[in-house]
Amino acid sequence: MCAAALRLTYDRPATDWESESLPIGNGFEGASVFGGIDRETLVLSEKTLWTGGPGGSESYRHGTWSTSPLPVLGALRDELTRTPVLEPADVAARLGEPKAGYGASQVFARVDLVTGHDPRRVTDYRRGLDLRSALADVSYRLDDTGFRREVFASNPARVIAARFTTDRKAGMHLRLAVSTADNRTKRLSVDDTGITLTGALHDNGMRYKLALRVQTIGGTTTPHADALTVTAAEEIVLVLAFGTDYALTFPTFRGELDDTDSRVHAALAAGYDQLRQQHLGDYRSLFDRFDLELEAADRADRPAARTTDWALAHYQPGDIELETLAVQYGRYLLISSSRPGALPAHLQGLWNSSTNPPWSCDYHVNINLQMNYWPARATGLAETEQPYHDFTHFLATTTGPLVARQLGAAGWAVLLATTPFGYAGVIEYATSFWFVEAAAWMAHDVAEAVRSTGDEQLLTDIARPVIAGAAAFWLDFLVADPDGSLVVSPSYSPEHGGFTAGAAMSQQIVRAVLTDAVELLDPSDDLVGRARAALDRLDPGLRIGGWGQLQEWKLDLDDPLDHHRHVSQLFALYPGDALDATGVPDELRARLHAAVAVSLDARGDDGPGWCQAWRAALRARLGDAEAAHRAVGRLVGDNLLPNLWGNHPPFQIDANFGLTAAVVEMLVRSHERWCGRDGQATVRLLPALPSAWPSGHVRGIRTRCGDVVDLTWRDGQVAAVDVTADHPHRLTLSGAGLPATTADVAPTRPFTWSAVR
Ligand code: FUC
Repeated sequence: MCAAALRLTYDRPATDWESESLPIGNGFEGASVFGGIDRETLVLSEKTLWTGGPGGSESYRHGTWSTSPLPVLGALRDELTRTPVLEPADVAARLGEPKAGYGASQVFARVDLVTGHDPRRVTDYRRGLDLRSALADVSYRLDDTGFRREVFASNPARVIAARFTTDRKAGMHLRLAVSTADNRTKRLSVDDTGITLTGALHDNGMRYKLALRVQTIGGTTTPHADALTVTAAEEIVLVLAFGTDYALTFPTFRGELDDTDSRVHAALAAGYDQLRQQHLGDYRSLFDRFDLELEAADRADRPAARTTDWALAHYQPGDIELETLAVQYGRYLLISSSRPGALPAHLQGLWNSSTNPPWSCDYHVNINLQMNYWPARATGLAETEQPYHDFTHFLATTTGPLVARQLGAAGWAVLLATTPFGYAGVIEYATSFWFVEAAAWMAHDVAEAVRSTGDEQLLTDIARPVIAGAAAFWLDFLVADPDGSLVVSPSYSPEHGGFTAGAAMSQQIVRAVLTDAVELLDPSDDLVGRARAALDRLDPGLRIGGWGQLQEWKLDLDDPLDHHRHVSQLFALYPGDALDATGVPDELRARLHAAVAVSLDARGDDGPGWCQAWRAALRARLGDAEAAHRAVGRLVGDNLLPNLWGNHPPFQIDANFGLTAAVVEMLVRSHERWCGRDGQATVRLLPALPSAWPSGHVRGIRTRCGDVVDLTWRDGQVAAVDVTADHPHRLTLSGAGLPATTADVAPTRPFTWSAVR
């Protein structure tokens, strides 16, 4: 068995931010570490520094329409009863509006730490990122002297800390400088303890502040106009804190300027060793909840000391070291980019080096934000999901209702994409702007978290309000199709096709949230009865078409030669569960599964990183292990950058998170016949185990019911399994090599089975 090293390692410094720098983060702030020899560069990122929003250069309406969309909406609905497919460009021209004040995530700053070391005199260079400790490190020898540095982002202290050490007394010099982009005012002050940078964005006046403080053992610290130099030191410690005056408060989105000074002072007072210990304790308490060890089928002769970029360049599916590393990297990135109290992870997690990043580093809510959180609970990281739920609640109670009201409905809605200012989504991109189901999908994700954790506070504080709002919207907004069924109209299958009534994904998502309303709202809430009645009439969005495919639209419009990246009609299989839910007869389920396979086969293998992750998870749910592993292989082989960031291209982090989630689906399945925590949990072990992973061990997969599974398998058969329950319930377990088992489990009564007695 391979005890996974879980380290990204390189023998050269990074020169390119996107593909080579190594990310660290505390959920709020982060840095990309370059590991240069003559200069270390840290590109600093933080999730709140955005242009746009209130106070921005463009007049801001919170992403709502400037004039009522209702007349156009009525006309479109009417037209759709006569002309079943409308052109996206026409609809967008009538129903869309140019983005106003959308803004973009802004790089925070850059720290340059100049050592003056001549790279030509350097040997034994190594830099890396250790996923078990969340420490980035660099080491090399300059002539006969060793130099080492370590950088990490502490969540408990909310700082970034670095330590430069050398084995030669008084051997270190460092010039420290901080710079930032030109689209803001800047005031730099330097004294012999450090550097402070403050200013405000020209665009919206958002204030920012960065405090960098230095502590040395030995040496002299000298301030200059734009830099600080340290000479002849034995050890140099840097502590950095930075933030803005952004606040998640509607409608101003401003509060106090971040108190960077007190964090930096507290961190320095604690001292580096204690800061590091505290960081390790905090990080490991999350990361260590899950482990994966795979044994390779091919036993390929791979060099022992290979670097990560070498391994990636020579990757062959079944390279278990790299595959395991990629799975755990998704968890590392989630812990690093999403912690309670912060904004959710955006399209690049929290890392951004630009003033104009791809898609603004926003929150696309037609799959990307949702995918970011697919691995959270299943791999023991429920806490990381909290920012997503909090943000959902914020939208549901601030800007979401504005859009819903404009659409003539109660509750809340958002369209394709949103921002830290809760942009409600009105834009004009013909091929994507209309995704009015986003709120329901986000609300459904909170419902799923409640079902799987039994968290009463989450239920009352967040789930009920967001589900009630999303359901109320749909109860008003659904229309009756000529056949009498209730449908979404107009409806647009994400980024694909024409406008119709009742696209499959629209119907499936609305069904999911109305079901959530029935199951999770207070039974006395009148929405429950209304939701139940609507469900009886709702078109389910599940149809098998003329060539055996699962239809993407209510009409049989699918083209077998179409290779579009989105496979939205398959929502009901993953991340949804309608195809495998209690009540779906086996024969129908088998036919629907076969239709999904036909659709997936037809769509082909092309697509960006996130799309490979989705395909891998879908194939896993179909039980097609080899196809799932091929999709994992495409993702790792073709859609990871040398620093293992997911590549759309460009860098987009959902692929990292989706990959982790998909691999969990291959190893443990727990959504089938699922009817809540009090019902019977059905867990299938190794439902899609590829031949490339014949033996292995996984610890800490959390099932949908809240059970924690530790599983060992040999030659494709379950060898041992332990299930720890967090509440009493009945568990039915199956898996190759395991006798069919039903057991009553409880926190004090785990289930244990081993092939060896
Ligand atoms: C969705 C996808 C694109 C991209 C964008 C950020 O709209 O269709 O491929 O991932 O989000």
